[in-house]
Amino acid sequence: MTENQTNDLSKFIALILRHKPQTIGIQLNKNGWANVDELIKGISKHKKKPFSMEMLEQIVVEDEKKRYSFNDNKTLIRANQGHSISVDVELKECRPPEILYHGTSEKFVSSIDHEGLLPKSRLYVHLSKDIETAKSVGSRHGNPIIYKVKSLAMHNVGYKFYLSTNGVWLVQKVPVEYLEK
Ligand code: HQG
Repeated sequence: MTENQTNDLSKFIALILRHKPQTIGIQLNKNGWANVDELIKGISKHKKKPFSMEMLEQIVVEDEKKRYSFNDNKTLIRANQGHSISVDVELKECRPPEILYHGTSEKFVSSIDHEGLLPKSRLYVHLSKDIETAKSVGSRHGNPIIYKVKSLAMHNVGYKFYLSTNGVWLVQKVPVEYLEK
């Protein structure tokens, strides 16, 4: 597979495993797992091109953000985070560092300054431990703006923080008083 083909397929798999499994007529279980055989058959059929276990394994291994995981015997696969559909991927609750970062676009700033960070279409607000990652996340939506989140102070008053297996910090919301630009 060329890099372009791998990227295209990886994006398509993100859509299936996080947002719209029905696109290829499959379902996720309550822990977000899809059946690997069903996924492979569904993708081949939808794309009208052969898609194999080897290709899927290559995508999982080479994904630059480690977005997907297999179960032990590779019969099931799921996205590690980023879902809009309500599944429980058994996220690990963790004590966050003092500060985490959120990258967004300047067009969302007035709304965020008013109502804080909300998950919008996803299950959680996504935060990162470094500014660079936040910058690249923010650039996806336009001119990037970085918010500092006083995560430890939030944790200390009872907000739950989760760390996904691929290193993304997740929280249900961030009220304005814990934000700084
Ligand atoms: C913004 C990528 C208005 C929020 C990345 C963001 C990430 C508000 C947008 C992951 C708001 C939602 C997630 C408010 C938040 N008013 N806008 N009150 N609160 N927003 O894509 O964080 O490549 O759902 O700032 O690496 O950009 O897909 O979230 O700009 O980890 O694996 O609403 O997606 O990962 O956008 O990105 P998104 P995100 P993948």
